[in-house]
Amino acid sequence: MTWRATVLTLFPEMFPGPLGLSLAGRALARGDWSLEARDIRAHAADRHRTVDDTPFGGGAGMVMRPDVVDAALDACGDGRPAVYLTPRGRLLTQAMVRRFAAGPGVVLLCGRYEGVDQRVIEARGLTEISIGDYVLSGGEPAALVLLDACVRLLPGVMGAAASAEEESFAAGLLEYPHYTRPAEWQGRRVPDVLLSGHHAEVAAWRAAEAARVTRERRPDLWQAHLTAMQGTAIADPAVTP
Ligand code: 9D3
Repeated sequence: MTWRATVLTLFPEMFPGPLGLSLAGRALARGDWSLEARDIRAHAADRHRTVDDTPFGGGAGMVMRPDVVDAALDACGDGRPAVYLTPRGRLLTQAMVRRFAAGPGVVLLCGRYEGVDQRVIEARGLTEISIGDYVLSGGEPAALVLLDACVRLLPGVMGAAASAEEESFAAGLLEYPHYTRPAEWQGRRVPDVLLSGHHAEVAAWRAAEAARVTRERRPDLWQAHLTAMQGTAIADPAVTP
């Protein structure tokens, strides 16, 4: 059964965009997943194809009309979870991605202007998701991000590599740094331990580097990792602050 993505947007030309290339694009061509971008404007009721209006209570910008968005959602109605990409949403996590990828697919509503009328969000039980604390010009890039993260987890899309990487991210640390030939480049040498052939020392060096970079850049992940390791045999006093 094909994993189905439907995107509701005022800019259907933005899709598949980057998802038509590389790994996701090959999986799309194989039929491992399907992508349908639908124009919300097709569901406008008036001659001028109006999709937005001024906010009640005043203020800047425009708001997407609930009746138009509702009709657009009706036109793809089925059991798939319906997600509204919005800066007001819960932050997208790998755990959420895993759940979406394990289901039948998703319906993604991309906002434009100031957003969508709150009543249609509530009436349709939309799950509100943000991809991070920075301002985009619309939900479309966020929809591309969410789909990219899901598609690489679909069976057969990446194979064993994806699951391995998945597990290492789930372990909660950033990755150690990578090196390849030449062993010296512009006066910079690859760390000797990586050329040593001592597999245990390589593994220990990589673990220490992963710990260091996580502690420096992502104290939030580092704290979570320490808590998860509390009282386990994996706890390593050498990397504890
Ligand atoms: C003036 C207040 N703005 C909120 C920060 C209004 C606003 C800005 C940008 C309303 C919508 C948008 C467009 N952004 C998205 O639709 C969006 C988004 C984002 O901007 N950041 C992170 N995740 C997402 S998901 C959808």
